[in-house]
Amino acid sequence: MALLKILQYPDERLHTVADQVPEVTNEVRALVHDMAETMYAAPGIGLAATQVDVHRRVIVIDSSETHDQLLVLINPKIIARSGESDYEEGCLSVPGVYGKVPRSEQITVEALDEHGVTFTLEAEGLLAVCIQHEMDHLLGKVFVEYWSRLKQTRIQAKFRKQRRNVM
Ligand code: QAP
Ligand code: CO
Repeated sequence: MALLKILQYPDERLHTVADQVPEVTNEVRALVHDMAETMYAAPGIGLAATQVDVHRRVIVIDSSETHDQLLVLINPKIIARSGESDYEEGCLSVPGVYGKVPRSEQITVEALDEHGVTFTLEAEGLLAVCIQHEMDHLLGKVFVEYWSRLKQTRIQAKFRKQRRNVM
């Protein structure tokens, strides 16, 4: 077990597009395990492999109030979507920054679980938003990149300044 280092915006590596997982091996299961541990420790409700600098289509989510409902999505694909929703989102790679992004209210997602078994999940509300947020990471997109250039530039300046102060 290991805690992984989470890349912080505006790290260029967050723009990497992840590859499909060809087979769910023990190595992939070890990654899932470490990602789950890292997410729970943060604490967060979702983490994409991209955020720990592993560029494969792997996501862990736990949006339950009891923090005991781990959802593992490998090679996720949205096969249906409907409605519109805009939840206040946050991101472990952009700490302290929260805001809304246009999302679908309901989605149907198809994915592999940690055993390599295909399953279909119908999600709505916070879980649906979280899945869409994490799937964006796998495409190299961070939620703040839905906002205006001006807002993004301000957030980048804040993080670059913070980093200068710790180094
Ligand atoms: C994505 O985000 C998400 O700023 C998961 O200081 C979140 O787990 C999708 C976190 C909300 C939809 C709605 C953020 C922790 C955790 C912070 C997270 C922070 C500490 C974010
Ligand atoms: Co995120």
